[in-house]
Amino acid sequence: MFGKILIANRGEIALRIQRACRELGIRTVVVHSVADTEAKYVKLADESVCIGPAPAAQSYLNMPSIISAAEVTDAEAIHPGYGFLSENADFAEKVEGSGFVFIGPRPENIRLMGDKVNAKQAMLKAGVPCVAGSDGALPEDPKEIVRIARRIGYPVIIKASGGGGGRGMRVVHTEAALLNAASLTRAEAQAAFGNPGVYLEKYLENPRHIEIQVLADEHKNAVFLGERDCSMQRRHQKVIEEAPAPDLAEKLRDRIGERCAEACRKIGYRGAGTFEFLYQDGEFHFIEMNTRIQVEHPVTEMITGIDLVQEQIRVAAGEKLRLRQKDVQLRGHAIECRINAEDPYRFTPSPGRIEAYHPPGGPGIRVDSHIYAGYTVPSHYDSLIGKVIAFGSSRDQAIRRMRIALSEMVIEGIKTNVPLHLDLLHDSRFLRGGTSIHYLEEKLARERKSGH
Ligand code: MV4
Repeated sequence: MFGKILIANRGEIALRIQRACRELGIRTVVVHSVADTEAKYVKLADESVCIGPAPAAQSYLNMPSIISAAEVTDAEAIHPGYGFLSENADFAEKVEGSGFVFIGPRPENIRLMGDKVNAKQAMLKAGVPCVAGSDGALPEDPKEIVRIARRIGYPVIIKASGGGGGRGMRVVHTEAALLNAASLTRAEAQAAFGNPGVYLEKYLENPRHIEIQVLADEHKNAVFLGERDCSMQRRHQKVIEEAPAPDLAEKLRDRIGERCAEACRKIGYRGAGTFEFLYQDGEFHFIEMNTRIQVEHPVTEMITGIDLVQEQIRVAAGEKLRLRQKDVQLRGHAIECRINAEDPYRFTPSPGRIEAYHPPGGPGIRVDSHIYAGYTVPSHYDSLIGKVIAFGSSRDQAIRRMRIALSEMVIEGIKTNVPLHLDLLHDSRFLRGGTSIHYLEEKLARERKSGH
Protein backbone atom coordinates (compact mmCIF):
# COMPACT_ATOMS: atom_id res chain seq x y z
CA MET A 1 0.00 0.00 0.00
CA PHE A 2 1.07 3.59 -0.58
CA GLY A 3 2.69 5.54 2.24
CA LYS A 4 1.70 8.98 0.93
CA ILE A 5 -0.89 10.25 -1.56
CA LEU A 6 -1.21 13.69 -3.13
CA ILE A 7 -4.77 14.95 -3.54
CA ALA A 8 -5.11 17.07 -6.69
CA ASN A 9 -8.49 18.60 -5.92
CA ARG A 10 -10.34 20.89 -3.52
CA GLY A 11 -13.56 21.23 -1.57
CA GLU A 12 -15.60 18.39 -0.17
CA ILE A 13 -13.96 15.71 -2.31
CA ALA A 14 -10.46 16.70 -1.11
CA LEU A 15 -11.70 16.08 2.44
CA ARG A 16 -13.46 12.85 1.43
CA ILE A 17 -10.27 11.45 -0.14
CA GLN A 18 -8.25 12.52 2.90
CA ARG A 19 -10.58 10.60 5.20
CA ALA A 20 -10.19 7.46 3.08
CA CYS A 21 -6.39 7.82 3.20
CA ARG A 22 -6.39 8.29 6.94
CA GLU A 23 -8.44 5.14 7.47
CA LEU A 24 -5.96 3.23 5.33
CA GLY A 25 -3.02 4.69 7.28
CA ILE A 26 -1.79 6.73 4.30
CA ARG A 27 -0.25 10.20 4.78
CA THR A 28 -1.77 13.01 2.69
CA VAL A 29 -0.48 15.98 0.75
CA VAL A 30 -2.95 18.53 -0.56
CA VAL A 31 -2.22 21.05 -3.26
CA HIS A 32 -4.27 24.24 -3.16
CA SER A 33 -4.67 27.64 -4.72
CA VAL A 34 -4.17 30.95 -2.92
CA ALA A 35 -7.98 31.18 -2.60
CA ASP A 36 -8.12 27.91 -0.63
CA THR A 37 -5.36 28.62 1.92
CA GLU A 38 -7.90 28.76 4.77
CA ALA A 39 -9.75 25.62 3.69
CA LYS A 40 -10.38 22.88 6.25
CA TYR A 41 -8.86 20.08 4.19
CA VAL A 42 -5.66 22.14 3.83
CA LYS A 43 -5.35 22.50 7.60
CA LEU A 44 -6.19 18.82 8.21
CA ALA A 45 -3.73 17.38 5.68
CA ASP A 46 -0.32 16.14 6.79
CA GLU A 47 1.29 18.49 4.26
CA SER A 48 0.10 21.18 1.90
CA VAL A 49 1.60 22.94 -1.11
CA CYS A 50 0.28 26.17 -2.59
CA ILE A 51 0.45 25.67 -6.35
CA GLY A 52 -0.82 28.93 -7.74
CA PRO A 53 -3.31 31.77 -7.83
CA ALA A 54 -7.08 31.38 -7.54
CA PRO A 55 -7.99 30.72 -11.20
CA ALA A 56 -8.12 26.96 -11.74
CA ALA A 57 -6.14 27.21 -14.98
CA GLN A 58 -3.15 28.39 -12.93
CA SER A 59 -3.61 26.02 -9.98
CA TYR A 60 -5.87 22.93 -10.04
CA LEU A 61 -5.35 22.51 -13.79
CA ASN A 62 -1.63 23.27 -13.71
CA MET A 63 -0.06 19.88 -14.44
CA PRO A 64 3.65 20.78 -13.96
CA SER A 65 2.94 22.44 -10.59
CA ILE A 66 1.00 19.43 -9.33
CA ILE A 67 3.69 16.99 -10.43
CA SER A 68 6.41 19.17 -8.87
CA ALA A 69 4.43 19.17 -5.62
CA ALA A 70 4.37 15.36 -5.71
CA GLU A 71 8.13 15.33 -6.30
CA VAL A 72 9.06 17.71 -3.47
CA THR A 73 6.79 15.96 -0.96
CA ASP A 74 7.79 12.46 -2.09
CA ALA A 75 4.20 11.28 -2.65
CA GLU A 76 3.75 7.94 -4.39
CA ALA A 77 0.34 8.38 -5.99
CA ILE A 78 -2.01 11.17 -7.10
CA HIS A 79 -5.78 11.12 -6.60
CA PRO A 80 -7.47 13.53 -9.03
CA GLY A 81 -10.99 13.55 -7.45
CA TYR A 82 -13.70 14.68 -9.90
CA GLY A 83 -13.68 17.58 -12.37
CA PHE A 84 -10.37 19.40 -12.97
CA LEU A 85 -7.80 16.87 -14.31
CA SER A 86 -9.68 13.72 -13.32
CA GLU A 87 -10.54 12.67 -16.89
CA ASN A 88 -7.52 14.14 -18.63
CA ALA A 89 -5.62 11.28 -20.27
CA ASP A 90 -2.56 13.50 -20.87
CA PHE A 91 -2.37 14.23 -17.15
CA ALA A 92 -2.68 10.55 -16.22
CA GLU A 93 0.12 9.83 -18.69
CA LYS A 94 2.35 12.60 -17.29
CA VAL A 95 1.73 11.39 -13.74
CA GLU A 96 2.78 7.84 -14.64
CA GLY A 97 5.62 9.08 -16.82
CA SER A 98 6.99 10.97 -13.81
CA GLY A 99 7.00 7.78 -11.76
CA PHE A 100 3.80 8.26 -9.74
CA VAL A 101 0.66 6.15 -9.71
CA PHE A 102 -2.47 7.79 -11.12
CA ILE A 103 -5.43 6.73 -8.97
CA GLY A 104 -7.80 6.00 -11.81
CA PRO A 105 -7.92 4.00 -15.03
CA ARG A 106 -5.04 3.54 -17.44
CA PRO A 107 -4.58 6.60 -19.71
CA GLU A 108 -5.68 4.60 -22.82
CA ASN A 109 -9.03 3.89 -21.21
CA ILE A 110 -9.52 7.51 -20.16
CA ARG A 111 -8.71 8.57 -23.73
CA LEU A 112 -11.05 5.96 -25.22
CA MET A 113 -13.98 7.15 -23.10
CA GLY A 114 -13.20 10.82 -23.77
CA ASP A 115 -13.92 10.24 -27.44
CA LYS A 116 -17.65 9.49 -27.42
CA VAL A 117 -17.70 7.87 -30.87
CA ASN A 118 -14.90 5.47 -29.95
CA ALA A 119 -16.40 4.85 -26.50
CA LYS A 120 -19.75 3.89 -27.98
CA GLN A 121 -18.21 1.59 -30.55
CA ALA A 122 -16.06 -0.11 -27.91
CA MET A 123 -19.04 -0.59 -25.60
CA LEU A 124 -21.25 -1.92 -28.39
CA LYS A 125 -18.53 -4.42 -29.24
CA ALA A 126 -18.27 -5.35 -25.55
CA GLY A 127 -21.99 -6.14 -25.39
CA VAL A 128 -23.36 -2.98 -23.76
CA PRO A 129 -26.68 -1.87 -25.33
CA CYS A 130 -26.33 1.60 -26.89
CA VAL A 131 -28.76 4.21 -28.24
CA ALA A 132 -29.51 3.50 -31.89
CA GLY A 133 -27.48 5.82 -34.10
CA SER A 134 -24.84 6.35 -36.75
CA ASP A 135 -22.25 3.61 -36.85
CA GLY A 136 -19.30 5.80 -35.85
CA ALA A 137 -18.74 9.43 -36.79
CA LEU A 138 -21.01 11.11 -39.37
CA PRO A 139 -19.53 11.26 -42.87
CA GLU A 140 -19.14 14.61 -44.70
CA ASP A 141 -21.44 13.64 -47.59
CA PRO A 142 -24.84 15.33 -47.03
CA LYS A 143 -26.70 12.54 -48.87
CA GLU A 144 -25.19 10.02 -46.49
CA ILE A 145 -26.20 12.09 -43.45
CA VAL A 146 -29.79 12.30 -44.70
CA ARG A 147 -29.83 8.56 -45.33
CA ILE A 148 -28.55 7.76 -41.82
CA ALA A 149 -31.12 10.05 -40.16
CA ARG A 150 -33.95 8.49 -42.21
CA ARG A 151 -32.86 5.03 -41.17
CA ILE A 152 -32.84 6.03 -37.48
CA GLY A 153 -36.06 8.05 -37.70
CA TYR A 154 -36.77 11.54 -36.33
CA PRO A 155 -36.29 13.11 -33.88
CA VAL A 156 -32.51 12.61 -33.84
CA ILE A 157 -29.77 14.23 -31.79
CA ILE A 158 -26.38 15.30 -33.13
CA LYS A 159 -23.56 15.12 -30.61
CA ALA A 160 -19.91 16.16 -30.65
CA SER A 161 -17.54 13.24 -30.24
CA GLY A 162 -15.30 15.41 -28.07
CA GLY A 163 -18.22 16.65 -25.97
CA GLY A 164 -20.13 14.87 -23.25
CA GLY A 165 -22.00 15.88 -20.14
CA GLY A 166 -24.41 17.87 -22.28
CA ARG A 167 -21.87 20.00 -24.14
CA GLY A 168 -22.09 20.18 -27.93
CA MET A 169 -25.44 18.60 -28.79
CA ARG A 170 -28.43 19.56 -30.93
CA VAL A 171 -31.86 17.96 -31.32
CA VAL A 172 -33.25 17.74 -34.87
CA HIS A 173 -36.96 17.16 -35.49
CA THR A 174 -37.17 17.32 -39.30
CA GLU A 175 -35.09 16.53 -42.34
CA ALA A 176 -35.29 20.21 -43.34
CA ALA A 177 -33.25 21.15 -40.25
CA LEU A 178 -30.77 18.27 -40.42
CA LEU A 179 -27.85 19.44 -42.53
CA ASN A 180 -27.68 22.91 -41.05
CA ALA A 181 -27.71 21.39 -37.55
CA ALA A 182 -24.94 18.99 -38.53
CA SER A 183 -22.67 21.78 -39.84
CA LEU A 184 -23.35 24.02 -36.83
CA THR A 185 -22.57 21.22 -34.37
CA ARG A 186 -19.44 20.34 -36.33
CA ALA A 187 -18.21 23.96 -36.27
CA GLU A 188 -18.94 24.28 -32.54
CA ALA A 189 -17.22 20.98 -31.86
CA GLN A 190 -14.10 22.12 -33.70
CA ALA A 191 -14.05 25.42 -31.76
CA ALA A 192 -14.81 23.95 -28.34
CA PHE A 193 -12.96 20.62 -28.40
CA GLY A 194 -10.57 20.92 -31.33
CA ASN A 195 -12.31 17.88 -32.80
CA PRO A 196 -14.93 18.32 -35.54
CA GLY A 197 -16.22 14.75 -35.21
CA VAL A 198 -19.97 14.45 -34.66
CA TYR A 199 -22.35 11.49 -34.46
CA LEU A 200 -26.05 10.97 -34.64
CA GLU A 201 -28.48 9.16 -32.33
CA LYS A 202 -32.18 8.56 -32.02
CA TYR A 203 -33.42 11.29 -29.64
CA LEU A 204 -35.14 9.72 -26.65
CA GLU A 205 -37.83 12.16 -25.57
CA ASN A 206 -38.62 11.20 -22.01
CA PRO A 207 -35.87 9.08 -20.47
CA ARG A 208 -34.51 8.73 -16.97
CA HIS A 209 -30.78 9.02 -16.31
CA ILE A 210 -29.66 5.82 -14.62
CA GLU A 211 -25.99 5.00 -14.16
CA ILE A 212 -24.20 1.81 -13.16
CA GLN A 213 -21.24 1.95 -10.77
CA VAL A 214 -18.41 -0.47 -11.46
CA LEU A 215 -15.15 -1.32 -9.74
CA ALA A 216 -12.34 -3.21 -11.47
CA ASP A 217 -8.79 -4.27 -10.70
CA GLU A 218 -5.87 -4.68 -13.06
CA HIS A 219 -6.20 -8.47 -12.88
CA LYS A 220 -9.37 -8.49 -15.01
CA ASN A 221 -11.76 -8.75 -12.05
CA ALA A 222 -14.79 -6.45 -12.14
CA VAL A 223 -18.02 -6.05 -10.19
CA PHE A 224 -21.00 -3.72 -10.46
CA LEU A 225 -22.35 -1.93 -7.41
CA GLY A 226 -25.94 -1.33 -8.44
CA GLU A 227 -27.22 1.85 -10.03
CA ARG A 228 -28.04 5.46 -9.23
CA ASP A 229 -30.98 7.45 -10.56
CA CYS A 230 -29.75 10.97 -11.36
CA SER A 231 -32.75 12.22 -13.31
CA MET A 232 -33.41 15.21 -11.04
CA GLN A 233 -31.20 17.74 -12.78
CA ARG A 234 -31.14 21.25 -14.18
CA ARG A 235 -28.92 22.31 -17.09
CA HIS A 236 -26.93 19.07 -16.80
CA GLN A 237 -26.22 19.73 -13.13
CA LYS A 238 -27.56 16.96 -10.93
CA VAL A 239 -29.55 18.16 -7.95
CA ILE A 240 -30.74 14.96 -6.20
CA GLU A 241 -29.44 11.43 -6.75
CA GLU A 242 -30.66 8.18 -5.27
CA ALA A 243 -29.91 4.48 -5.12
CA PRO A 244 -31.44 2.15 -6.01
CA ALA A 245 -33.46 3.63 -8.92
CA PRO A 246 -37.16 3.62 -8.02
CA ASP A 247 -39.07 0.74 -9.64
CA LEU A 248 -36.16 -0.92 -11.40
CA ALA A 249 -36.61 -4.69 -11.47
CA GLU A 250 -33.78 -6.66 -9.88
CA LYS A 251 -33.47 -8.88 -12.94
CA LEU A 252 -33.01 -5.89 -15.23
CA ARG A 253 -30.40 -4.36 -12.89
CA ASP A 254 -28.44 -7.59 -12.74
CA ARG A 255 -28.55 -8.05 -16.49
CA ILE A 256 -27.29 -4.54 -17.32
CA GLY A 257 -24.84 -4.54 -14.40
CA GLU A 258 -23.25 -7.78 -15.56
CA ARG A 259 -22.89 -6.34 -19.09
CA CYS A 260 -21.01 -3.37 -17.64
CA ALA A 261 -18.73 -5.53 -15.48
CA GLU A 262 -18.01 -7.77 -18.48
CA ALA A 263 -17.20 -4.72 -20.62
CA CYS A 264 -14.66 -3.66 -17.96
CA ARG A 265 -12.99 -7.06 -18.14
CA LYS A 266 -12.90 -6.90 -21.94
CA ILE A 267 -11.23 -3.49 -22.15
CA GLY A 268 -8.96 -4.11 -19.17
CA TYR A 269 -10.51 -1.33 -17.12
CA ARG A 270 -9.00 -0.49 -13.74
CA GLY A 271 -10.55 1.54 -10.90
CA ALA A 272 -14.00 2.97 -10.28
CA GLY A 273 -16.16 3.86 -13.26
CA THR A 274 -19.70 4.80 -14.19
CA PHE A 275 -21.71 3.69 -17.20
CA GLU A 276 -24.31 6.36 -18.00
CA PHE A 277 -27.57 5.17 -19.51
CA LEU A 278 -30.79 6.68 -20.67
CA TYR A 279 -33.59 4.44 -19.42
CA GLN A 280 -36.90 4.53 -21.24
CA ASP A 281 -39.72 2.00 -21.72
CA GLY A 282 -37.90 -0.62 -19.65
CA GLU A 283 -34.71 -0.47 -21.73
CA PHE A 284 -31.17 0.76 -21.06
CA HIS A 285 -29.31 2.78 -23.71
CA PHE A 286 -25.62 3.51 -23.06
CA ILE A 287 -24.54 7.12 -23.72
CA GLU A 288 -21.19 7.72 -22.01
CA MET A 289 -18.75 6.32 -19.48
CA ASN A 290 -17.20 8.39 -16.69
CA THR A 291 -13.73 7.27 -15.65
CA ARG A 292 -13.63 9.14 -12.31
CA ILE A 293 -15.15 8.95 -8.84
CA GLN A 294 -18.41 10.88 -9.06
CA VAL A 295 -20.01 13.48 -6.81
CA GLU A 296 -22.91 11.11 -6.11
CA HIS A 297 -20.78 8.09 -5.12
CA PRO A 298 -21.98 8.22 -1.47
CA VAL A 299 -25.47 6.89 -2.25
CA THR A 300 -23.83 3.73 -3.61
CA GLU A 301 -21.59 3.51 -0.56
CA MET A 302 -24.61 3.75 1.75
CA ILE A 303 -26.54 0.88 0.13
CA THR A 304 -23.53 -1.40 -0.44
CA GLY A 305 -21.42 -0.64 2.65
CA ILE A 306 -18.39 -0.35 0.34
CA ASP A 307 -15.99 2.61 0.58
CA LEU A 308 -15.46 3.44 -3.09
CA VAL A 309 -12.54 5.81 -2.53
CA GLN A 310 -10.65 3.25 -0.45
CA GLU A 311 -11.29 0.64 -3.15
CA GLN A 312 -9.98 3.06 -5.81
CA ILE A 313 -6.77 3.39 -3.80
CA ARG A 314 -6.43 -0.37 -3.24
CA VAL A 315 -6.79 -1.27 -6.91
CA ALA A 316 -4.45 1.57 -7.92
CA ALA A 317 -1.86 -0.02 -5.61
CA GLY A 318 -2.23 -3.21 -7.66
CA GLU A 319 -4.31 -5.16 -5.14
CA LYS A 320 -6.86 -7.69 -6.30
CA LEU A 321 -10.53 -6.83 -5.72
CA ARG A 322 -11.55 -8.32 -2.40
CA LEU A 323 -15.16 -8.55 -3.55
CA ARG A 324 -16.90 -11.04 -5.75
CA GLN A 325 -20.25 -10.13 -7.28
CA LYS A 326 -22.09 -12.24 -4.68
CA ASP A 327 -20.48 -10.13 -1.92
CA VAL A 328 -22.18 -7.01 -3.29
CA GLN A 329 -25.56 -6.88 -1.56
CA LEU A 330 -27.83 -3.87 -1.97
CA ARG A 331 -29.59 -2.91 1.25
CA GLY A 332 -32.04 -0.06 1.90
CA HIS A 333 -32.28 3.25 0.05
CA ALA A 334 -30.08 6.36 -0.04
CA ILE A 335 -30.76 9.87 -1.30
CA GLU A 336 -28.25 12.67 -1.80
CA CYS A 337 -29.06 16.38 -1.92
CA ARG A 338 -26.30 18.53 -3.38
CA ILE A 339 -25.95 21.72 -1.36
CA ASN A 340 -24.95 24.66 -3.54
CA ALA A 341 -24.04 28.21 -2.59
CA GLU A 342 -26.59 29.79 -4.90
CA ASP A 343 -29.95 31.51 -5.01
CA PRO A 344 -32.46 28.63 -4.70
CA TYR A 345 -34.74 29.83 -7.50
CA ARG A 346 -32.60 32.16 -9.62
CA PHE A 347 -29.54 29.86 -9.47
CA THR A 348 -27.08 32.76 -9.36
CA PRO A 349 -23.93 31.92 -7.37
CA SER A 350 -23.80 33.11 -3.77
CA PRO A 351 -20.19 33.00 -2.57
CA GLY A 352 -19.15 34.71 0.68
CA ARG A 353 -18.59 34.22 4.39
CA ILE A 354 -20.57 31.59 6.25
CA GLU A 355 -21.64 33.35 9.44
CA ALA A 356 -23.28 30.36 11.11
CA TYR A 357 -23.33 26.65 10.37
CA HIS A 358 -25.25 23.87 12.05
CA PRO A 359 -24.91 20.56 10.19
CA PRO A 360 -27.68 17.98 10.58
CA GLY A 361 -27.25 14.57 12.17
CA GLY A 362 -29.19 11.67 13.56
CA PRO A 363 -29.86 8.13 12.31
CA GLY A 364 -28.93 7.51 8.68
CA ILE A 365 -27.58 11.02 7.99
CA ARG A 366 -24.18 11.59 6.40
CA VAL A 367 -22.76 15.04 5.58
CA ASP A 368 -19.83 15.32 3.16
CA SER A 369 -18.75 18.95 3.36
CA HIS A 370 -15.67 21.05 3.95
CA ILE A 371 -17.49 24.14 5.23
CA TYR A 372 -17.43 25.59 8.75
CA ALA A 373 -18.67 28.75 10.49
CA GLY A 374 -16.32 31.56 9.47
CA TYR A 375 -15.32 29.89 6.17
CA THR A 376 -15.52 32.02 3.05
CA VAL A 377 -16.85 30.24 -0.04
CA PRO A 378 -14.58 31.48 -2.85
CA SER A 379 -16.15 32.80 -6.05
CA HIS A 380 -13.65 31.12 -8.38
CA TYR A 381 -14.98 27.55 -8.39
CA ASP A 382 -18.28 25.75 -8.74
CA SER A 383 -20.96 26.33 -6.15
CA LEU A 384 -21.07 22.85 -4.51
CA ILE A 385 -20.40 23.30 -0.78
CA GLY A 386 -21.45 19.89 0.41
CA LYS A 387 -23.80 16.96 0.21
CA VAL A 388 -26.34 15.59 2.64
CA ILE A 389 -26.99 11.89 2.26
CA ALA A 390 -29.93 10.17 3.95
CA PHE A 391 -30.11 6.40 4.31
CA GLY A 392 -33.21 4.44 5.28
CA SER A 393 -34.52 0.90 5.07
CA SER A 394 -37.02 2.17 2.48
CA ARG A 395 -37.18 5.12 0.07
CA ASP A 396 -39.91 6.59 2.21
CA GLN A 397 -37.74 6.47 5.33
CA ALA A 398 -34.78 8.01 3.48
CA ILE A 399 -37.01 10.88 2.33
CA ARG A 400 -38.38 11.47 5.84
CA ARG A 401 -34.88 11.52 7.28
CA MET A 402 -33.70 13.92 4.56
CA ARG A 403 -36.58 16.32 5.29
CA ILE A 404 -35.67 16.36 8.97
CA ALA A 405 -31.97 16.80 8.20
CA LEU A 406 -32.47 19.73 5.85
CA SER A 407 -34.98 21.41 8.14
CA GLU A 408 -32.38 21.24 10.96
CA MET A 409 -29.51 22.50 8.86
CA VAL A 410 -28.53 26.16 9.28
CA ILE A 411 -26.19 27.93 6.86
CA GLU A 412 -26.18 31.70 7.35
CA GLY A 413 -24.39 34.45 5.47
CA ILE A 414 -24.80 32.98 1.97
CA LYS A 415 -27.80 31.69 0.04
CA THR A 416 -28.13 27.96 -0.55
CA ASN A 417 -30.47 25.71 -2.51
CA VAL A 418 -31.80 24.03 0.66
CA PRO A 419 -35.26 25.61 0.13
CA LEU A 420 -35.45 24.05 -3.36
CA HIS A 421 -34.58 20.65 -1.87
CA LEU A 422 -37.26 20.97 0.81
CA ASP A 423 -39.76 21.85 -1.90
CA LEU A 424 -38.74 18.78 -3.96
CA LEU A 425 -38.91 16.53 -0.90
CA HIS A 426 -42.64 17.35 -0.74
CA ASP A 427 -43.27 17.24 -4.50
CA SER A 428 -45.87 14.58 -5.36
CA ARG A 429 -44.10 13.46 -8.53
CA PHE A 430 -40.74 13.13 -6.78
CA LEU A 431 -42.45 11.21 -3.98
CA ARG A 432 -43.89 8.78 -6.52
CA GLY A 433 -40.37 8.30 -7.96
CA GLY A 434 -39.15 7.69 -11.48
CA THR A 435 -39.43 11.22 -12.93
CA SER A 436 -37.71 11.92 -16.26
CA ILE A 437 -34.63 14.09 -16.89
CA HIS A 438 -36.95 16.95 -17.89
CA TYR A 439 -39.10 16.98 -14.76
CA LEU A 440 -37.23 19.59 -12.69
CA GLU A 441 -36.86 22.10 -15.53
CA GLU A 442 -40.54 21.73 -16.39
CA LYS A 443 -41.54 22.20 -12.76
CA LEU A 444 -39.37 25.32 -12.44
CA ALA A 445 -40.80 26.75 -15.68
CA ARG A 446 -44.37 26.15 -14.43
CA GLU A 447 -43.64 27.83 -11.11
CA ARG A 448 -41.93 30.81 -12.77
CA LYS A 449 -45.02 31.36 -14.91
CA SER A 450 -47.43 31.17 -12.03
CA GLY A 451 -45.24 33.69 -10.17
CA HIS A 452 -44.02 31.58 -7.21
C1 MV4 B 1 -29.47 12.17 -25.13
C2 MV4 B 1 -30.78 12.55 -24.80
C3 MV4 B 1 -31.80 12.00 -25.53
N1 MV4 B 1 -31.54 11.12 -26.53
N2 MV4 B 1 -29.26 11.30 -26.13
C4 MV4 B 1 -27.23 15.10 -22.11
C5 MV4 B 1 -25.95 14.90 -21.41
C6 MV4 B 1 -25.21 13.88 -22.15
N3 MV4 B 1 -24.54 13.00 -21.24
C7 MV4 B 1 -26.23 13.18 -22.97
N4 MV4 B 1 -27.44 13.92 -22.85
C8 MV4 B 1 -28.57 13.52 -23.45
N5 MV4 B 1 -28.40 12.64 -24.46
C9 MV4 B 1 -30.27 10.79 -26.80
N6 MV4 B 1 -30.03 9.94 -27.79
C10 MV4 B 1 -30.97 13.45 -23.75
C11 MV4 B 1 -29.86 13.94 -23.07
C12 MV4 B 1 -30.14 14.83 -21.98
C13 MV4 B 1 -29.87 14.46 -20.66
C14 MV4 B 1 -29.28 13.24 -20.34
C15 MV4 B 1 -29.00 12.88 -19.02
C16 MV4 B 1 -29.35 13.76 -18.00
C17 MV4 B 1 -29.92 14.97 -18.29
C18 MV4 B 1 -30.20 15.34 -19.61
C19 MV4 B 1 -30.78 16.56 -19.89
C20 MV4 B 1 -31.04 16.91 -21.17
C21 MV4 B 1 -30.72 16.05 -22.23
